[in-house]
Amino acid sequence: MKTNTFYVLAAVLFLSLEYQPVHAENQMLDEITVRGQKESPQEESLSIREVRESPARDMGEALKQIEGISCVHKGAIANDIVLRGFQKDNINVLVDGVRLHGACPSRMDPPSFHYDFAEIEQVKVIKGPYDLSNPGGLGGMIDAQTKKPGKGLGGDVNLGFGDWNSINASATASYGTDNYDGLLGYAYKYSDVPKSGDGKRLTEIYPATSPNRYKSDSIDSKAYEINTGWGKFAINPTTNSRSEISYTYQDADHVLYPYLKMDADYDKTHRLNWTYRIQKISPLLQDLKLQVYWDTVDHLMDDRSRASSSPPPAAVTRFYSMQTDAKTQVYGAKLNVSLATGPGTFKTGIDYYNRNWDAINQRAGYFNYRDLAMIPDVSIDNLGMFGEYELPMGSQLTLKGGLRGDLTWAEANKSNTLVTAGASRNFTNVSANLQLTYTPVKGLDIFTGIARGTRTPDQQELYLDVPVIATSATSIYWHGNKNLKSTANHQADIGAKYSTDRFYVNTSIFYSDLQDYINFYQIPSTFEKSYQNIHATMWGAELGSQISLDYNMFLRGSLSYVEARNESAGRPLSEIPPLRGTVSLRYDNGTFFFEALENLAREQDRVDSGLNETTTAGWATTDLKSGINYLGVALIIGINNLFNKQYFNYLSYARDPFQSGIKVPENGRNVYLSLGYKF
Ligand SMILES: [Cu+2]
Repeated sequence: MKTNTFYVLAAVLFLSLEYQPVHAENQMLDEITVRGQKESPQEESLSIREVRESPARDMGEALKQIEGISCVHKGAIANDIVLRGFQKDNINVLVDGVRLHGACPSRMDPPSFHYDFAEIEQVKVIKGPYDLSNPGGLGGMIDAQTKKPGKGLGGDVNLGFGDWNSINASATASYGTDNYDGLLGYAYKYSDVPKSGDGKRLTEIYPATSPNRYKSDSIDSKAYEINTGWGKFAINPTTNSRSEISYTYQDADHVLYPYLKMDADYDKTHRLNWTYRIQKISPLLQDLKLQVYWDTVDHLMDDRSRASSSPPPAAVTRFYSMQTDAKTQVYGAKLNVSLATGPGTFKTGIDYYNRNWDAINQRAGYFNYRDLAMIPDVSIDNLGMFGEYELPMGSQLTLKGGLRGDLTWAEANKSNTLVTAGASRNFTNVSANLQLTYTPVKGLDIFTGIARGTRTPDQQELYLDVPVIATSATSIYWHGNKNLKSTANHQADIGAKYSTDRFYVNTSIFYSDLQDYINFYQIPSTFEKSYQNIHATMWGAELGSQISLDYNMFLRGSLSYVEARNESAGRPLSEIPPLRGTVSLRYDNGTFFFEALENLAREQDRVDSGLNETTTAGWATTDLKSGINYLGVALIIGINNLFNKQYFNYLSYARDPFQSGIKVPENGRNVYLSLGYKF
């Protein structure tokens, strides 16, 4: 991938700004209007149209279309979102504001894995620590917002088919009146193991001698099978109030993770959310929202599909040589109010959550399948409060600032070789920000912000324990660090957006100084890996643009870059995306569309030598798609990776802890067909 291509891409984006012809209204123009005029420069969104047109298997993968978002995946599904190089607990990934965490210590099931995109209307993204209404999220916030039933009878049916027998089917039905409304939905996803550009299945990557290789009867087994069902019911007691309850159950069965040493047997997820909202109560009290939620995930993984589960060695006496049974639960409550005080708006809230995480590991090679409290049933309690004031200063300036405080307690309820039951930690954190939006002329928004964001270490970072009988270069002891401190991010952002009815261009740049950043590392002169607090810095920039040209043509492009440095050790941080971008040209007359998209990624050569992370080559892939929208029916056909390129994701190395040490290639050429009907 030549850097020159990016200069050409950037030049195309800028030159196109001079060009503003006139067209009939359609959905593409509506999206340009929303992106250009209704979102501030540090916000992004993804519409369900863009998700439906892509062959994305889950929301994490669909979000890759947004500037600054990448994802890490360890199998054919379950994409973990990376926002500007921040991942895991450094970002908040929520659904309707509900905190949801995966159970797997290897992050087989990141938060976004636990909802189906048929549940979702749109996804809101805030880059940087500018959301004070939730604890944590020092790198940003992603909130997936579920569909609301409309008036009368409504519904949609979607059927997707693709290579490797992949199926993505969903149906929702809703009914609403002025007083009440309800919605029911069901989704089914299935796929065999995908093949990469060299024609081999992702399960065929291991050498014939590797204990992690798939057994011959598992190589062509299913890659995943997921059923999700959900319902929502709401009543509107008065015209200005609404009470809504929603519940989702998801059952994921037999999900393969070729990157890791084990595969998931099942994931069973329950999500329950209740909200009560009342608006315009008095001239002062504009909005009050109470929310109570609960969710839980039960995850079982083992190596039954791998050679390591077959004897010899003689120690293997069960159908697996290693297994982890992991459970997590979150419950919480939030009360948020919005007050019209003085010339501006004051928002304040109080929130609490409890997150429990328990993972039991058994290995043949570690004292004959003895139960080990890998994550020793740890509860984290968090109580927080925030206040935020938004002050309009004339027609051109808006000043917004706020403060948040959090008290956090972590306590282990079981013992392992690292801690004894009852061990606890507590943390006190303060977050704050000041944001200025300046609109010198109509259509131009300039955003500047300074912020402090914080997050506490999680259960795994504090108390993970995976001891081995004897350490060696091939037998590493992975463990937590019970003395970790909270990370504080001091960040500055500047962004500008210029938009008209026909196009927008959005550019932003940020700088982060991270005190006590939680970094995974190899402990020098030992065969141990753990977490440490380091001083790190990150900076990055994004550029995005969408333009309506003549003859119903639309041009879109994006560029993202982030550079991160471990200042304590004087080397790059691991798992940071390189320079990458997309450029697409689309014909869309409102009924028929055709789109060609080029994905570009530069070589990832800034790697963490301390973890033996190696470079990943740059690549370019081409996707084509075409579709018809007529009388509520949408038919889409697409080809991804048209030239069947064999390539690797730039976030394909470390995967630590629990890496198997093998890079898994991305999918080869694949065709998909999607049929949707909405009424
Ligand atoms: Cu797992």
